Amino acid sequence: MLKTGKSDHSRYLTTMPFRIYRTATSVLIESHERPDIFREAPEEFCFNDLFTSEEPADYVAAAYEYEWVGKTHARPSSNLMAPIRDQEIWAAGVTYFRSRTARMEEAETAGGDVFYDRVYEADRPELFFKATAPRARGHGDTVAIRSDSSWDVPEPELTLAINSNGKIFGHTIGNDMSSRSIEGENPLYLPQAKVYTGSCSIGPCLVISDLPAPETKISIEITRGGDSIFSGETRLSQLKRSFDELSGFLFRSNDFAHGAYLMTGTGIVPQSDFSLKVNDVISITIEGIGILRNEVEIV
Ligand code: DO4
Ligand code: MG
Repeated sequence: MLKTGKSDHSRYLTTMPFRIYRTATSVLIESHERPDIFREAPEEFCFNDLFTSEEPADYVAAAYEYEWVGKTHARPSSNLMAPIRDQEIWAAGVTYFRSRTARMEEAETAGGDVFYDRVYEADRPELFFKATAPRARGHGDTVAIRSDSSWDVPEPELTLAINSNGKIFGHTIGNDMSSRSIEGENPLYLPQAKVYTGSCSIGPCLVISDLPAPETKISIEITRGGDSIFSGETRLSQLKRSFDELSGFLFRSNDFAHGAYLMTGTGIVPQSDFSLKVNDVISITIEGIGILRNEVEIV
């Protein structure tokens, strides 16, 4: 475990964003103070230690400075691993009005529409398990649609990094791939609509900083054969619940020994005649984080 000590690392806390990228061979850290300079983290760097650290920003600052001898790397680009080790990935649902409305429409025939309206208004949010770490895909990898689904969409979501004490210390981009045909058939099929091979990607990096401001834009573009076939955007100000509220419910009567990621719900749902196809390319951008891009495969 890296020692955070009593050096001047405290100058990095809260005001000092870092971005952590995980490549196939190393972990690279970019500091907001020196953008476009990527330092390799020491071998001891471990996402489990980061997520169990009381002051994760301090842990990253120590890794950034640790025995650094001037070796820097180019910006990591194409394929990146998800910034994760043993963290579970959970997701919140129906946290934006757009998600509530789209789901009420898709569940109407099954008589399930009322539940979405109720959960949007309720004190208790909808939270569901999304993926174990080995199931999480990174930037440049594929994400999947199910072979038994006929109506599929990506869900671009700000995703919180929460340490084992329940403290939100960072964030990334998440794609909560969803089968609308399976969920629409019956809300009790939600785990099958949401959890399957390739249904989750996070990245491109983990940002360690204060939470993004309400005006932060989330946008998505889907291309097919190089042509744009859908684009949409929303702002975090449209999120109905606070980040603390969502993480507080997640950690209520539940332990996360290695911390957790929590997707905060989607505010962008394509019109109902849209469905993903194999080889579509999904690019999700959140200001201050970057772009998470994945091509669609079928499983
Ligand atoms: O209620 C089902 C899931 C909702 C969801 O994933 C979202 O709103 O993002
Ligand atoms: Mg979602």
